[in-house]
Amino acid sequence: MKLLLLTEGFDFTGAWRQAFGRLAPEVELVATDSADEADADAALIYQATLDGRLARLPRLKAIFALAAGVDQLLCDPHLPDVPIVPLANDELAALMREYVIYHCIGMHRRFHEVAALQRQGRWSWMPASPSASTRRVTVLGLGRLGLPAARALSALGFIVSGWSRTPKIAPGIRCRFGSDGLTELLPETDIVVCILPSTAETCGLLSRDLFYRLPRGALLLNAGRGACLNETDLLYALKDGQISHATLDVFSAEPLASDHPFWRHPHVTVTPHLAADASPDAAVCEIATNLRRLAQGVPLAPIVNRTLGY
Ligand code: NDP
Ligand code: OXD
Repeated sequence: MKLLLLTEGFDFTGAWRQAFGRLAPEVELVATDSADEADADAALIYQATLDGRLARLPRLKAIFALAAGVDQLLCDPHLPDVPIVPLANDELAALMREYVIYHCIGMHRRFHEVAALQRQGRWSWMPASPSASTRRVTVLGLGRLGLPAARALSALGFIVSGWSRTPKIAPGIRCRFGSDGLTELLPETDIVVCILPSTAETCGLLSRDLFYRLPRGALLLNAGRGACLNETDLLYALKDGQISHATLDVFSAEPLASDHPFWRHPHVTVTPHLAADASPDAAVCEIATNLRRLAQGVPLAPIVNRTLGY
């Protein structure tokens, strides 16, 4: 199997190549613009600008994203009609779970305020927070990453709801779907955790309209995609006190511009899109499994639904 690497801007040297050598020695890695490009059976893509390039590969049978989110990939109007496979492994779910737990507890216990006091050298006692069992968290997106995060929050004692496009059942989690489901959940949500993909439907969902349907002073965590958030609306809601703090891992433009108001905002925690990054070994195992399926003519999994956009 020949796997074309369209991974410009991604450090694909060292550990990644070694992982392929160790875990998938049968896979031949093909460099972009090399003589072998036209023979590629599959392509591995990291945020590349494709410009119809994949449509010119006559033997291409699958496209692998080096990410769980495929929004950027789907921007190419000339994508060939072959399965698109996102990254989806237990390690990613574990990392997202850790990120969500850390920041939900941090916001719930107001540790960002404690850190600010330390920076000012101020010993200032703060009244005790209520325990997690009084906090209502709603996880938007109950997929491969959202559901494990929701379960972990529930195990910590938070009162957890989850929202998805289609109906779900998850023990201990109040699951709702569709716009009526969201309308029901928002007034009963103290912390919104967004782990949604960027699609036509989720674009700008985290907006003034949504913020003002939450109880006053609600908290927000966005680890889905920057496009889900209207940044201007968030700045307004923060200034007004409707949202009391936001933790953001993803942004409409990345890297976040050095003069963006989020960087120095006292009620925003910025992390540089690191909530869940696959390690070479986990990603290569997963890709190799699907390449073997491809060689055997077995259906690949999971695959992206292009109409839905995730
Ligand atoms: P999945 O495809 O497994 O899950 C997506 C979830 O979103 C599903 O529950 C789906 O509902 C729900 N959803 C999609 N559209 C809507 C909608 N219109 N209304 C309500 N719910 C909707 O994706 P993953 O869990 O693997 O990943 C989610 C996203 O997380 C990725 O697309 C990516 O953008 C982001 N991500 C961010 C990372 C980071 O480091 N910050 C790392 C990895 C991913 P249903 O179940 O009904 O289909
Ligand atoms: C991803 C991401 O989609 O890193 O995997 O955001």
